[in-house]
Amino acid sequence: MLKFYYHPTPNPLKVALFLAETDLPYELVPVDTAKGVQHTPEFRAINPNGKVPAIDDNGTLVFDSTAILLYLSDKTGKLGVAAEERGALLSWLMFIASGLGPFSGQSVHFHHSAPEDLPYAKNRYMREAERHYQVLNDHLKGRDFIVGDSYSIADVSAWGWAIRGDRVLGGEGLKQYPEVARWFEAVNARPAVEKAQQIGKDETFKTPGDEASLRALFPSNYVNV
Ligand SMILES: N[C@@H](CCC(=O)N[C@@H](CS)C(=O)NCC(=O)O)C(=O)O
Repeated sequence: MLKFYYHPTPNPLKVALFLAETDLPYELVPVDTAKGVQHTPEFRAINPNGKVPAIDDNGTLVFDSTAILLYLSDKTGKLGVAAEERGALLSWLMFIASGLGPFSGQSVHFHHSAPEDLPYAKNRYMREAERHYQVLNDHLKGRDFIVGDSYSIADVSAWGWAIRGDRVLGGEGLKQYPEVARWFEAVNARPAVEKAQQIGKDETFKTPGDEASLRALFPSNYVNV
């Protein structure tokens, strides 16, 4: 059975939503990143990049949420798009994977977790997160879905970050991007979203905050240079 290496954070949540949408059977493997489980040799054998999500599909190892969404969509034939929309699908998936997601994550880091107050970094990452949300907002005008006329892994991928939109963007959160807010409300109302959010609820994940968890999550802060 497919093993799903999970922590309740944006990138694994995308895969959780795919699994909830498709009812694909899986075994949940919690990875407590605040405890540093992602750095163990056992987990590095699954994902050499030491991050979640990852899957083990009967010996086929796939890491990175976007790779997993593409792999599972291709394998199951679900939540993909028509051939003529494939270019658009890849473009929007990469826009989320390399832009909207990382800039959102770094903005949250510099606003809430960085050991020093760095106004330049806070401004740079917040402005780039906002710019990506504006690009998505402009694209969604007159559209119900990110690619074509149907719900696809592009929507699943963007949902994983949009669900944290208020924390990422601060202030009025997603409301500052009305087309994104409209799209998000529709996706977030899908029954699978509730199912996805229940995944791992029986597990106890450590709340980060103490030094051990900061060392696990931000090891580069502790490298002597
Ligand atoms: N590009 C990767 C990023 C994965 C990633 O950053 N995962 C975070 C959780 S959302 C993580 O594992 N954090 C723990 C750590 O960095 O040690 C993906 O899309 O899967």
